[in-house]
Amino acid sequence: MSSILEQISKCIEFGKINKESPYPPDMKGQEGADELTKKALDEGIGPNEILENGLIPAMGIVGNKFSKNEIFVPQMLMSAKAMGSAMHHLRPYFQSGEAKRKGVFVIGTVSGDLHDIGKNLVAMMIEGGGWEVIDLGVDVPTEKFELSIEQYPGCIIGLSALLTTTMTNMGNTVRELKAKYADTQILIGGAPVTQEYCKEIGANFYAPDPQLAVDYLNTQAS
Ligand code: B1M
Repeated sequence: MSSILEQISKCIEFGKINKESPYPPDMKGQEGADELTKKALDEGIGPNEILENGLIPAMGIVGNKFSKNEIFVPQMLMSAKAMGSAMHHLRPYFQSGEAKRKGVFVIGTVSGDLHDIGKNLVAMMIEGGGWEVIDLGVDVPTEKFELSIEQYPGCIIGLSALLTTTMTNMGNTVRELKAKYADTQILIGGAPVTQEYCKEIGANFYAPDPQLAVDYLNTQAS
């Protein structure tokens, strides 16, 4: 692997956004994911190669560390920001179709629920895992997911819920989507959600954390 891709990976793993960013302290003054990604593109390294050999491995490390409680939400958010600064340079290539992604993942927090921190982490990990992510935001009614399924045929749907009350809405959304689009894969998660509930409402997969969500999506990649 070229050393610039290794440097990008390290920046994402440790949350180094750009040169001005003081975090992490031991990388102060060094170039971050922002400058290095631009430099890699200028050197002729393709966007897919940067994604596959720079971003995806780093996000895999971040996800595994988070699953094992070796890092926590603040470090993960810094990695998310670093990844966002790299994706800022890569996104135009993916949007133009010049570079390919694994598929489309549509995510939202269910109707009535305004919690989005966990949902954003999942979205970021999945984007870093090589998927196009359409984030519908919070308090998303079933109809918005339906519109996305029509707009992105074959997309995978992700639902997040943080309240025991809105878990019911998650169940309704899953049932309504499955009634119309039986083949659409639905991934669910959020603090009160369980494997048993996943089975009860007929969703395809329950991921307790972002890395398991990425692992599941990779089994579905086209
Ligand atoms: Co609220 N809130 N909140 N809250 N809030 C909880 C969830 C609560 C447990 C606090 C408590 O009482 N101890 C409680 C729920 C109780 C229950 O239902 N049993 C609660 C309540 C009651 C409420 C209000 C009703 C309070 C009120 O107004 N009376 C209200 C509801 C508003 C609404 O949604 N309609 C409310 C509001 C808020 C804030 C707006 C103030 C704020 C949200 C800000 C935001 O998200 N932008 C907030 C917060 C911050 C919390 C706590 C403190 C933190 C939630 C969080 O972000 N955790 C929370 C208490 C707590 O957890 N300690 C609490 C960190 C995040 C990384 O974890 O979201 O679980 P989490 O995501 C994890 C996994 O679950 C998983 O991956 C993530 C990373 O591991 N995951 C997925 C999540 N989604 C996934 C999707 C997947 C796969 C995995 O696939 C698609």
